[in-house]
Amino acid sequence: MCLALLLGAQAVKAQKATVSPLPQQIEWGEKAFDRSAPIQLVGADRMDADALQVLRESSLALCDEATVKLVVGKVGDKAVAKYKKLVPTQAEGYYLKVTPQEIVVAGRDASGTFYGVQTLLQLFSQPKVMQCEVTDWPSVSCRGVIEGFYGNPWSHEDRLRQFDFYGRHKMNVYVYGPKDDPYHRAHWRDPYPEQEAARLHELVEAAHRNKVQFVWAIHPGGDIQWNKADSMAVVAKLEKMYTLGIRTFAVFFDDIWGEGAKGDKQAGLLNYVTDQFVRKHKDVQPLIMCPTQYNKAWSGGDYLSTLGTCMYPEVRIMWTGNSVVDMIEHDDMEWINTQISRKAFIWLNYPVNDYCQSRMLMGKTYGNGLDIADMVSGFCSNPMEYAEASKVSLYSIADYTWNMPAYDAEASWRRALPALMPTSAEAFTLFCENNIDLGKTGHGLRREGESEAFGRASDKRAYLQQMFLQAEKLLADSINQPHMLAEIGPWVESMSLLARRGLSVLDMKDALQKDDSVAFIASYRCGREAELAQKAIISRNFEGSIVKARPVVSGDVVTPWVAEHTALLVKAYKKNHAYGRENFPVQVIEDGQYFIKAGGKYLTDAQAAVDRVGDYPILTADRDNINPQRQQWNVELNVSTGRYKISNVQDGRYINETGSFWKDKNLNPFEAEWHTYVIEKTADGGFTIRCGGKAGDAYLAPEGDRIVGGKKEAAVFEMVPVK
Ligand code: LOG
Repeated sequence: MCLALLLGAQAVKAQKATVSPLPQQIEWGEKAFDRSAPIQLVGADRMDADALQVLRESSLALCDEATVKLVVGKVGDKAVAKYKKLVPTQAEGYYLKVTPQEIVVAGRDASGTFYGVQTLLQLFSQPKVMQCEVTDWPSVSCRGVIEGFYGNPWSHEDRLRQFDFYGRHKMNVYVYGPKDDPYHRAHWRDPYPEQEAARLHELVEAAHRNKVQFVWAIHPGGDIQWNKADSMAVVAKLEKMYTLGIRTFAVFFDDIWGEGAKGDKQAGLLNYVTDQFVRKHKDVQPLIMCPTQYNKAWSGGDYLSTLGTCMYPEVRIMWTGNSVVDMIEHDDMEWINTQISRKAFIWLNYPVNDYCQSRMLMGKTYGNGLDIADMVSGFCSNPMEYAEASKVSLYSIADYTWNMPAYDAEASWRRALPALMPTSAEAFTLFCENNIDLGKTGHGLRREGESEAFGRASDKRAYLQQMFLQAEKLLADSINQPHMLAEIGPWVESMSLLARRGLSVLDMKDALQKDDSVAFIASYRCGREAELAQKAIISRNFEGSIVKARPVVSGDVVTPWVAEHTALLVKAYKKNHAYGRENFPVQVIEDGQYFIKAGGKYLTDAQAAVDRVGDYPILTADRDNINPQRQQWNVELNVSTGRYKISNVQDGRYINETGSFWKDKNLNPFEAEWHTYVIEKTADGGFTIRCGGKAGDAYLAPEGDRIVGGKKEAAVFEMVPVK
């Protein structure tokens, strides 16, 4: 009895549809009817045309006469008059109720109605439609996307699919500003050629059908002259764009220097455009502008306050946060809003990857404050040039901006993956888990959680086998998911090859343990082949492509693990085995012990026993026959940097980037990033030693009786193997 009740309860629960973005309020009841139930639409004649079209194109069994009525309308319509009080007062809000007899969708306005219908369609995604009552409205008034990256702009089809997605996910703004559209930036004065203009017009209509405001941005700051002619040129261009149906406009001044970057002039132009263009049309929204100082790290002087005081208060000002790439928090908003005397319009530089093109940013969207809804005039995400792949993050941006207090980054991400790739959810999840972090970049943002399961796995082989298998499954799913696979395909292929390399590492390890050199070399060659195949993959490798990326998968976990373990195993193998060595890449200098000579003198660890500040090896003319090891140096390839470590055979001290030993044995342990060198061979068989990594790229060179770092000119050393 108890069990049956429990099962019953679970069965009911399982029918609850996922509504995304999460509604502000939702109450569930029992089953209302099957989703195939015939439904009679009431109020169609007065209903919002876009909502009606969405309904008509849906799988709902609409018919002229049925027991279940669907009543749709917005406040003021007769059809929904009796629900008026239940409709939330916020713009774009809606009230939705499902009972066995009737479905009501009552919007505050046209967008509200449209969003109510979108929620309804999500309820119909389950075989059994549940009774429920939804009261819903957005946290942020302008929610969406700014196509604002460098690189290949999205295609027409990409954008059409995006608008559809925004409509379904209740995002209402799209800002058009791809850096590499010449008519946006480089040739901003020129009108679009007729055909391109026609396509833009088509886009604008598609956006509007989805209740998405299409904002067109101009980027004139690179070469603008602060004169009447150029002010008029801006207005003239916007007038042209107006004829394509665009009703909201933006002016960008990001990433420029010199004359164009002057705050007072920019403010003057924005006011001029407001007077001469915006206010002359009854249906044009206030302007949006992207300042030159668009993040706190780049702010200074009175630039921002000048914009704040001189520019009409209705002009919205964009802001990326404390730095170019940053997540936004409460205190940050307080700071910028005070500077500009208005609520900043957030331009979130995530998941954009134009500055880390080898990585796909498929992780969860986390780090933005849940308490900033009232402090922003808008919140837009700048995505990747990979439109479909960006939807993983955009799904969450929609969630976050619609219902900010309830946002749960992890949960939202977990909902996004199967929603986007229903036919290969498991494989796609594994793919995303391995494509999260950006690696080191100038912007400093890192994303946690990459390849966590690999790190945790005690059975690496099982994990790598899964990785291989799921990659192959994903590739095969291009039949169902052609658009996603067209974008992530190169990364998926790379993941498959990475898994093969990982498996080869494990095979090499087994072979080494068994002393089976034939198997070792065979496995090594397998891995090497996969590595070369990986290196040959180029994304967007077509004629005219602006960015041809070389995919890196799990660039901070699995990829370095494979590289390091391969190198370590090769090193260990070389110690005891001769067979097949010719398969390994030729090292500039083989690992071993060497005399290092300059000008005929021997580099000597003369103070070998003393550990004093400023200790350094010196160059001596004579061989040390009493302590020969003081003149012998271990030169070995460091597997994590691919550069060489040089340390003394006598006492193990390493030579640092200044040509000396550690300052303090305990304070200065060996760090591969600092203390490894690029060794290169000269034409006459000598060697040069150059710093690498964090120590920069200066050379080591003799000076008096010692060697010093920081030299521009390469000095030539002899490296004589110790017999
Ligand atoms: C650009 C943007 C680019 C992004 C990330 C702004 C306002 N401008 O550093 O076009 O996609 O950073 O590389 C930017 O963010 N400049």
